[in-house]
Amino acid sequence: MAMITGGELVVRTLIQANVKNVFGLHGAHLETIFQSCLDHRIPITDTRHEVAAGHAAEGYARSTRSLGVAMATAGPGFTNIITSIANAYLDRTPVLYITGSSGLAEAETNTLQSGLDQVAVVTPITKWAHRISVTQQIPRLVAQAIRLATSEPMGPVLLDMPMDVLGAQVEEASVQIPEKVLVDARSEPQSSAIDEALKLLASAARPVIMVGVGAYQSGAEEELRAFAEATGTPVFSDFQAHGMLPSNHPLYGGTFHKMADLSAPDQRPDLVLALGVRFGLFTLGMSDLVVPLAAKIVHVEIDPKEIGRLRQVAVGIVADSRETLHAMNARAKSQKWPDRSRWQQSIRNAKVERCKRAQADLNRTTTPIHPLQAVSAIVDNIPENTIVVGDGAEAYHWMNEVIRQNSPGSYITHGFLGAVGMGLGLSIGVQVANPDRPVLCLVGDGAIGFTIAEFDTMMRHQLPIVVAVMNNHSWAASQHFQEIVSGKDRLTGTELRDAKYHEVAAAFGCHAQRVTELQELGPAIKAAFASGKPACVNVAIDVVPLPPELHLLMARH
Ligand SMILES: Cc1ncc(C[n+]2csc(CCOP(=O)(O)OP(=O)(O)O)c2C)c(N)n1
Repeated sequence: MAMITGGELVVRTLIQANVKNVFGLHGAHLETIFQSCLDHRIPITDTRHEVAAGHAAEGYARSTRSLGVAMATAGPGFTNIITSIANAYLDRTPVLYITGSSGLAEAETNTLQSGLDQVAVVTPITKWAHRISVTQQIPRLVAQAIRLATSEPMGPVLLDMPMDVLGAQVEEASVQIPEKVLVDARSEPQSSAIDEALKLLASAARPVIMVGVGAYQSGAEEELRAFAEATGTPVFSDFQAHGMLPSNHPLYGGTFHKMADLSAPDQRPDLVLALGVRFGLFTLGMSDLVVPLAAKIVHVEIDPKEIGRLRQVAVGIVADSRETLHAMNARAKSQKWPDRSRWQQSIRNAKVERCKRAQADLNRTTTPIHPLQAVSAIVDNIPENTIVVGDGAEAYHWMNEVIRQNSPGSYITHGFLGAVGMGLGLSIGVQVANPDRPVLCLVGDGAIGFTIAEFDTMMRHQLPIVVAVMNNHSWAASQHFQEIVSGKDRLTGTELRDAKYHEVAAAFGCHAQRVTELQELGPAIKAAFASGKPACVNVAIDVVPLPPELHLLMARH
């Protein structure tokens, strides 16, 4: 009679759900899972802080549009990973968090790393959180958790696994591992709603398509391109949907904030087809700078809560974005669409004007390096097909000015939580998921401090991520906010020192370089990628300039 542990049941079920990698940091409570991963050759990317393991699982999930798995031990391991859970919740990232906890038999005994109801703590920030109490039920509940995480609207789930439930031995024959764990739960739109939406689009003078997380997660890029081209409609994207239409496509207008450049009365969109978009921070909330109040909105969203949340809609469609575009394409082909060339040209003109406005900054010859010069030099020197992870605050807002990706899932940056410090962790997951693609992580000098020891994880797991630090000796977004709100003479708690972050990376064995002159930066980025090792390029930049997007955001305070 073969006996197997609860940990073995966890791992066998993960395998049935096509899980190929997990992220975590060991604790005795999780030992049986670690041992079974070893037996089944499921690699564990073990990090130096649980939050990095959580962010790595998010990066894995976001870049592959599939499940990420992170493990954290009982008590402090669990509390350390909470920021990642919250981030995944607000970004709709499908991650299974597995936490250890003290044995059920030890309940209320003040034992090690116990005393917290871990399920209760995360219930408001997960799609589902559950403590497993019967070993034989592990496969059923792990499968259920994975189905919930990966069904739209996607999101994190947490399974809390007491040490005695995981360690218990059960008869192998008494437990069934589900053969098929993942399901296809896409919902199709009603045909009458498609008619209504297409009618509005046909009669609009200046329509735009906005694509967000739902469009990306549904894998709608081909249908999007076909629809945009067939109807001549320009496309703007959320960060998560960046690259769904290649940046150099003539119909691509930029990320949502760029819509604020369409400010002249004859340039304002009059119809918005919003696909999987969550209105809010990235559409500038209630303001009409991005989405004009007068514009009619057709909102396709998988979560009915999002429809009408900030803006009344002309048509609301609760459905999967790809299925909806598929249905629209089927009809759009046979329809005659108005000539939109003038409208398309005015969007291209707005892009050109934005570039012109940036030219003086780009031409600057003095040091310290202007942050726009820095991100331009970085983007110009990364290898083709690089996935870019953006952290910090102003750092990634500058990156937004110059990033141009041609495939989806290639620009991974902040969502609604705005969790500064998630970059190194995210990059680890992105690189594990995409071993054949270069990965660049752009961070602020504040952001890098949160998990700087992850250079060690990159070295141990041979993850050749290039980390570029935008070093302005400052929590710059905070400092600029303080200057605007409280006054330039009222700075407190927002300045940093010029630290040698590259030397910290070098101490872990990474390739490292400090850059103070613009002409050194491109070669330094190239050398970092050529080293084939994890690398840190510490770039001295000017703290003074404020990214154009932040002008918009801060002007609202
Ligand atoms: C975890 C966390 N702590 C604090 C903040 C508040 N915050 C927003 S922007 C910012 C400054 C970020 O500084 P840095 O990483 O150096 O990037 P920079 O703005 O200089 O590019 C801070 C502290 C946050 N969003 N997240």
